[in-house]
Amino acid sequence: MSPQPLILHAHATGPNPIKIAEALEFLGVPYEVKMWDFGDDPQKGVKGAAFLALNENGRVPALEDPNTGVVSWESGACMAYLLRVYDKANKLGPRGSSEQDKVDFDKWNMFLLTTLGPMTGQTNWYRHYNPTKNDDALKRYVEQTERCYSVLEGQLKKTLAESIIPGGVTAVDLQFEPWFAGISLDPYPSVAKWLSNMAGLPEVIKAYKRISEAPKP
Ligand SMILES: N[C@@H](CCC(=O)N[C@@H](CS)C(=O)NCC(=O)O)C(=O)O
Repeated sequence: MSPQPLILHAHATGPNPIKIAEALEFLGVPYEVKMWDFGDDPQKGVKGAAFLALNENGRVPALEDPNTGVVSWESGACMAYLLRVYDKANKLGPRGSSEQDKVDFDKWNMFLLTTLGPMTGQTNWYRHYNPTKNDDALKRYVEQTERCYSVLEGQLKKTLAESIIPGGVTAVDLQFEPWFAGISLDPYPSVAKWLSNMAGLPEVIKAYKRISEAPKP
């Protein structure tokens, strides 16, 4: 019996919900997208009562699974849940069963979730949104972001830009994929090549379409 659709809570912008839509597409798991506004509208906002009842951190993605009753949030936790529950064939997990294979998968995931993602987020904040100009903070975060891109470039050079860990696309690639919008990749040719391959994958195309076509909040 096919599972009931999962509910992916998302916003039209931002890199985090789309990763989960991509994973659901790769795994062929049915899902519906529920869009939220940023802000504290009680019914429509990620900082409003209705959403906070699902995720007290007030951020998307959150993922509800009516088949199990499980609610997850934080894209890393949503992804890990999908892999444990819906990826029995290991389409998106570590590429081998050795301890090194598992650590390689974890370390690149962690690098995105704890370092490249947050550093990029801070760069964007100090570049576009901080009400007071703060050149020191911007310089610090730009340097850290560029350092992360260089680390990724080195890894993708080793895999000939096929995937971040050798052996094909995994959840690691899905975690990284949405983070490079609007950034010049001239200094990072392997990242550019990998990203262009990712953008052509039918599952990735479908995930972006699902998010962009979801009814507004
Ligand atoms: N560490 C979180 C970050 C989630 C996050 O920051 N989501 C953004 C959208 S991509 C958000 O909900 N922002 C709402 C806000 O800042 O109020 C994850 O990986 O899921």
